[in-house]
Amino acid sequence: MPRQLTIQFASERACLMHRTRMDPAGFFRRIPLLPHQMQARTTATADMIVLCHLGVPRLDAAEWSIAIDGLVERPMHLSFSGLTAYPRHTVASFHQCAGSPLAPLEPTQRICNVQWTGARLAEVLRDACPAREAIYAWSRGADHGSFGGLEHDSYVKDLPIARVASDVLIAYELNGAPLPAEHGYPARLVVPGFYGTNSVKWLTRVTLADRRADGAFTTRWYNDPSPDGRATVPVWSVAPQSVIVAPAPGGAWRRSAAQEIRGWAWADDGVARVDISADGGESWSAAALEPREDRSWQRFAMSWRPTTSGPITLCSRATSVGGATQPGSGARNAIYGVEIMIE
Ligand SMILES: Nc1nc2c(c(=O)[nH]1)N[C@H]1C(S)=C(S)[C@@H](COP(=O)(O)O)O[C@H]1N2
Ligand SMILES: [Mo]
Repeated sequence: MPRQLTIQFASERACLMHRTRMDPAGFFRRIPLLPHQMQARTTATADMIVLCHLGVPRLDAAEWSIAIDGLVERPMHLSFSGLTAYPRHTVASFHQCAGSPLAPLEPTQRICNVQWTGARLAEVLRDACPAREAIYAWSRGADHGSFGGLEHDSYVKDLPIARVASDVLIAYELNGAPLPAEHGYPARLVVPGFYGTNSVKWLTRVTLADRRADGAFTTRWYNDPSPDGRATVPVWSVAPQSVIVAPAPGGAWRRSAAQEIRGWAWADDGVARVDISADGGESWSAAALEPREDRSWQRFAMSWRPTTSGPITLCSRATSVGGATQPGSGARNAIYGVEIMIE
């Protein structure tokens, strides 16, 4: 018997009729830490970035469920206790906001490093028996409202299904505690190594499909121009980036005294080297770099002795395992510089 390949949406109508309360409603974000404040390897939950395009839906774990549907042989619904019955996995990962989708090339340092715990999406999907034709997993959040001059029934993203086999989670804990409301309570997708925008909070549905999702958050926004300008590239994989944590901008250092320059570097495929420049990017030397553990950001450090006095700009430049490096300007992962005074 030929397999049925219609996309099956489990109880769609019921979902749309039951609209979740938004509190607050509308866009809100928090960027609490500047790079020189990113001292801790694991960012405290209160110090994390927060980004909510449409506001925060208030959900009850006892009433929550997630639908798994689309190109699957066995569409299913999971309750919260059904989700937590799957084996628990913890992933330590950097977590980066790509910046405003309305200003996609603006350099940003909206980054933190946290621990997520949940069920592996791959293990949940296996029980729904995905069809061979499924190439993308669409994920949908319970939030709704207006953003960018449009009304949105929900926040929908997609990711290549090939990625799911790695460490993609349906997470229900953050830094060892239940997810706070603004971070996706009771459960969210976490795609370690992809920009935060793909990690859909307040997750209520995962739909397998043979094409990309068609909402504004996957078609209109979060697509970068390709290098030749002829196509677009989805904002998925995190490009190599780094921040100098010490010294802080505006600081003063004594001439001829050795000091430590240090910071964090990260990339989807891991960082292979970090170079530091003390002359605003004219010359570079390699910093010591720790190996990557799990999906965490990697610490780099270099001892440096200034030989001239006056203002200088220190910059760091990360190169990923795949050989990509940070551009000087015009991209979200552009090189970040810190100006200090040598006395
Ligand atoms: N449902 C839903 N998920 C979402 C968003 C959203 O607006 N709605 N924002 C995304 C963006 S752009 C980012 S950067 C991350 C931020 O996650 P955090 O607020 O938990 O740090 O959530 C992503 N997941
Ligand atoms: Mo974001």
